[in-house]
This record gives sequence, C-alpha cells and structure tokens, in this order.
Amino acid sequence: MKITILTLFPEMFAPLFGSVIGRAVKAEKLNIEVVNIRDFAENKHFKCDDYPFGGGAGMVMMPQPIGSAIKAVDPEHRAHRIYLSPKGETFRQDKAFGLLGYEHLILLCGHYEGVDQRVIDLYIDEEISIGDYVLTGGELPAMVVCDCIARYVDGVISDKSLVDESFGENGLEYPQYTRPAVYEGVSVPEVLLSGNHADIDKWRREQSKKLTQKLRPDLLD
Ligand code: 4H7
Repeated sequence: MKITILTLFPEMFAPLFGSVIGRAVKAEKLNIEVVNIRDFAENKHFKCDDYPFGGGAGMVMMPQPIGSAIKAVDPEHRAHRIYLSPKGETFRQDKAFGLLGYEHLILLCGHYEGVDQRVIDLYIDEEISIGDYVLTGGELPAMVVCDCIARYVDGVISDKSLVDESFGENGLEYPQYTRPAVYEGVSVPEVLLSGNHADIDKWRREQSKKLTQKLRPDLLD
C-alpha cells in the first residue's frame, strides 16, 4: 500500500517515521510519501495561500499548487483522495479497515482556514474528521489515519497482536501486567501467574466485558 501525504509542513511528519511505522517503511512493507505542496507553486515566491474572497479572518490555501500536486502524484486518478477536515465523517476503526482496500491513498492536509472549495469539488473523494475538536491543520489527523491504517498492512505488526486485540471484539482491552509480580506492595492478579491459559483467557474476556460495560456501554449497542 502507498500513502501520499500532501502538506505545506512536511517536517511535521518526522515522528511518523520513528517506531513501528518507520521500521515498516524501511522494510518496504508500506510506502509513505510526504510531498510539499509548495514545490508545485507556479508563482515567483512559491506562495500557496491568499486572502479569502468576501473578506474575513485568516488565509485560504490556493487551488493551483494543490491541484498541480495531486495531478503529479496521481495523474490517472487511481488513488482514493481524502481531505482531513472537521466537516468529514468521524474516523473510526471500521473506516480504517475500509481504507485498507485501496492500493493508493492521498491525504490532503489543509492549514490556515482550509483549502479553496474548488479543490475539494474537483479532486477530493471524501472528507474525514478525526473527532469533534479544532486543530491548526490537517497534519495531525493525517498522521492519526496513517498510523491506524499502517498497523493492518501485512507484516507491520505481528498477527498475534492483531488477533489478541480483536479478541475484545470492539470492546475495551483487558488490563496488562509485566514483571515484577509485586510492585509497591501491589500484586499482579493471581490467575495471570497460574500458567492456566484457559483460565487466563476467561479472565481477560470477563475484564474486557466489565470495562466496556462500565466505561463505554455505547460500544456494546
Ligand atoms: C481543513 C479545513 C481537521 C483543515 C478546515 C482539521 C480539526 C480537524 C482545517 C480546517 C482541522 C479534525 C480551518 C478548521 C480553521 C479549524 C479554525 C485545519 N481541525 N480548519 N478552523 N477534527 N483544522 O479532524
């Protein structure tokens, strides 16, 4: 799978290449391309934002640099093109699974007051929001979407981890413990030290269900 990120702030994506996702990119299991929209500006000063028609506060991202960038990275419109914006459908796990079906995703990050509406109308397939709050740009949402999808690309994370998390089946995960068996006088639940895997599985399922009922009953509906 290939994910192309279009942004005016490519340096914001450095943290994405640390840790698990970075390793997957190095191992070529996943191709993440960060493209600077400014490189496509066809004006003397590489300007990419301008005042809004009709007035108002802030700046709007100009259509030309974005349109040219999109045409350059996906000339035959084979990719699924996403704009990260508060107007989009809220991102959820099932959405991530759906997006995994595409060979190539383009994530367009708006900044300032967002992008010229004609870019959205001409080039964007869907808008996605990561939740009901306001951010300075679509870069963090793009990283969230990218990280979430990348975990399910073959070979990025062990199959065992993915099976264990789906074990909760949309519910919350059971609590985890590691050594030492006693920390600050607090012991690990005894069943986890028993070596009885049927009992451990049963305990974990129960914990998962209890936690979900208590903290996120909406997930059980
Ligand atoms: C696109 C359009 C996404 C990007 C508008 C982006 C929250 C989310 C942005 C805006 C984002 C999310 C314009 C919205 C300026 C905020 C004050 C960048 N914020 N802006 N407004 N929830 N901000 O996914």
